[in-house]
Amino acid sequence: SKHLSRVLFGGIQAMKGQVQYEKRKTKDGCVAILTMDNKPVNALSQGVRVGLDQYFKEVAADSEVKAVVLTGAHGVFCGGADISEFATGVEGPMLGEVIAAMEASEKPVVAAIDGVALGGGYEVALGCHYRLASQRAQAGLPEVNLGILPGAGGTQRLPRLVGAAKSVDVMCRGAPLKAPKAAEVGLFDRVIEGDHAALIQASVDFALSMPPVAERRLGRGTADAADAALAAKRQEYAKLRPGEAAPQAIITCIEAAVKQEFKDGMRVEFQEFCKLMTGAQAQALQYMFFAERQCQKVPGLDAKPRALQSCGILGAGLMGGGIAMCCAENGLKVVLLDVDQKNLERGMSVIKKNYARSVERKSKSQAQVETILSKIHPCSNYEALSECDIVVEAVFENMDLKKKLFAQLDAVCKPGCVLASNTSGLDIDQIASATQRPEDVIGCHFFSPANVMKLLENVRGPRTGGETIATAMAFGKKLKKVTCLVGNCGGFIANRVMGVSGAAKVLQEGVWPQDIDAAAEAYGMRMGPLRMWDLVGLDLFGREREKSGVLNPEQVVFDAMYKAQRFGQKSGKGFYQYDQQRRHQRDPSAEALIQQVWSNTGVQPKTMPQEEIIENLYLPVVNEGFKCLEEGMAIRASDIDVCCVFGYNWPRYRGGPMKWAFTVGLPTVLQKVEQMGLTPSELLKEAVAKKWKMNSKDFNARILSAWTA
Ligand code: T1G
Repeated sequence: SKHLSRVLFGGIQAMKGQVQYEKRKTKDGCVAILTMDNKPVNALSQGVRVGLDQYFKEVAADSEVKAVVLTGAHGVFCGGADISEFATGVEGPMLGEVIAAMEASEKPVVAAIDGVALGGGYEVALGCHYRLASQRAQAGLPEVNLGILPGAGGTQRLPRLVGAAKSVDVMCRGAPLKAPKAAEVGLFDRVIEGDHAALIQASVDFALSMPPVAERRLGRGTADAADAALAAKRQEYAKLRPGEAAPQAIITCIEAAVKQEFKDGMRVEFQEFCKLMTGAQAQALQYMFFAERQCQKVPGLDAKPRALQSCGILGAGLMGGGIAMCCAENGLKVVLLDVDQKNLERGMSVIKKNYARSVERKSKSQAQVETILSKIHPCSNYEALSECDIVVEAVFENMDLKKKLFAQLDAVCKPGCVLASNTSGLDIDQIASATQRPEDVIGCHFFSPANVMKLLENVRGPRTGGETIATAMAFGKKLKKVTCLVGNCGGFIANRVMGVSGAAKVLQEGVWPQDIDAAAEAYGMRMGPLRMWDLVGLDLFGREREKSGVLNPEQVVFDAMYKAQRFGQKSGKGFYQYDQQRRHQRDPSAEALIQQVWSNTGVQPKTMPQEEIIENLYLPVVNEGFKCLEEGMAIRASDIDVCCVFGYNWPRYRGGPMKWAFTVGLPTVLQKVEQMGLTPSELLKEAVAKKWKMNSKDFNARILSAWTA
């Protein structure tokens, strides 16, 4: 009651309000149970750090207390340092100091980990002398995904706990380990069955029976280097995470853990952490962390989502099959409909082959695959859709066909069923006009392969209802997609902005495809734009352009490729030639063809600095992004970045085209856009005139007013 009264009545005690304190008396002695309590993920805000710091001092001075158990509230141990504090600067006590004090405790400290222990959260656990975990627990050091590294001793303590070799992958992949694997690697000492109370009781009993803490302290000696092969790991991560600075810095810290005393290693960690923290990559990655959470929120949407138990997929082609897999993997009952029996059988066999590969690669067990497949029901009659909560149409990109099918869906599907089209850019409202329920019609635009790519663009038509939007957003969340609500314009957001990249223009100016792609891939794109065209297929738009008879001077090379039947990977040759494994290499016949087109149009081959190539490729994308915002086709500038990162693999550590534009500086962007002969966006001009920053209130208000217009 003493503590409670002090916590209730404020002062330094109130700061302890983010750490609960319980003194538990047992027959073997008294244990202090500290619970981090900072909704939603017990992030290590200043309040938590002060609470821990104060209580560890209090416990050390309290002769009645024999040991400490540290845990977290809300089903989480701790989600790490409070990322939102990074922008405003972190005040003391510093996390590293708090952890060092815990580790120095003469009284045993046991971490009782229930739920996730991530980043600084797991570093806190490393400062404890033992780590007991529930079966629900996960441990990880995901700082690399934020462009930084574990900066509170994790790069020094983890190698001293599990060895340098295992530490590299834990920190450079940044993926959390579930309890069994975490225990196997050594991140947990024991996994305790039962609920949270059982874990706490087991931890209390264990804490009172622990051997002396001295040999359990990790902040001493050096790390075991057996099998570390750190030089090879540097190369491995330079390939796995090309262009990213953090993985290389992490390996530098692990090298220090192997070769140097703890305090010297901590100095290396601090230096490397500060270098990363002040760099552009960390800023962009932390921006993207919040952006991919923000995009899932629709301002002013108070409608509740309808129930989502079953999903109908119309069309068993590549997209339909991928969407079916995604739905079944996330617990939905799936009705996969195709009126063409051969298509349906082919679609099902592709799905089964995909899962057979997953079992071979051990990414899924046979049992998991059987459970997933049991949820997919192939059929050929529309009646089978009558009980679905949502139906996603994924047939050929033809408006007449889609309108015909939506009229049939309208007749068969139950009232309130969401009728979604996976169209990649056709007018949602025109599709809706084929039904009696336009308020139930929305676009659900997946990216291929739908069971792999994270982005889902939900496309609202002017008549799409609130409940339909809420249900489609809940659908995306259920499928673990990064879900963005976007406006009903041609190409929506990702395809629209990336579709105006200046690749054709740069090519027509006499720059070789391999130079264009090399610049884009050096910038961090997974695949350069012309390799991308070879993947998508040069016949995709070649046929349309040929039919239209419209000659676009910037497309003459593309037209020549199409005429020469060089469609890209599908025909074994396009801008490059491809082997059986679809590996690309330069193709003299392609280059001769390009050379011919250039000389016919009076163009001389030329080289262009990579920075200039990037500006020519992607400043048109930025300008189009501003046009989307001024037309009310996106809710926020960061949504456009999310669409490019998760739909087109724009490098996360660059933050996306809009973030990049503000980093370059809008006046420069505007000037170069005009120099390129493009029509600058009115919003871009206004932002330059009013000197708006990316998070300017007025800028965001201007965008929101366009969205709600
Ligand atoms: N700091 C601040 N806010 C956080 C946060 C964090 N670490 N983690 C989550 N949030 C917010 C998030 O923005 C969202 O807010 C809400 O919590 C729910 O998150 C010194 C320096 C923990 C697995 O990288 O991986 O420690 O949108 O939607 O799906 O070495 O959040 O509701 O307003 O993601 O249940 C390292 C990041 C930090 C973990 C929960 N830690 N977080 O997933 O919920 S750096 C991380 C996550 C560090 C040290 C270094 C996930 C989660 P809002 P959510 P979720």
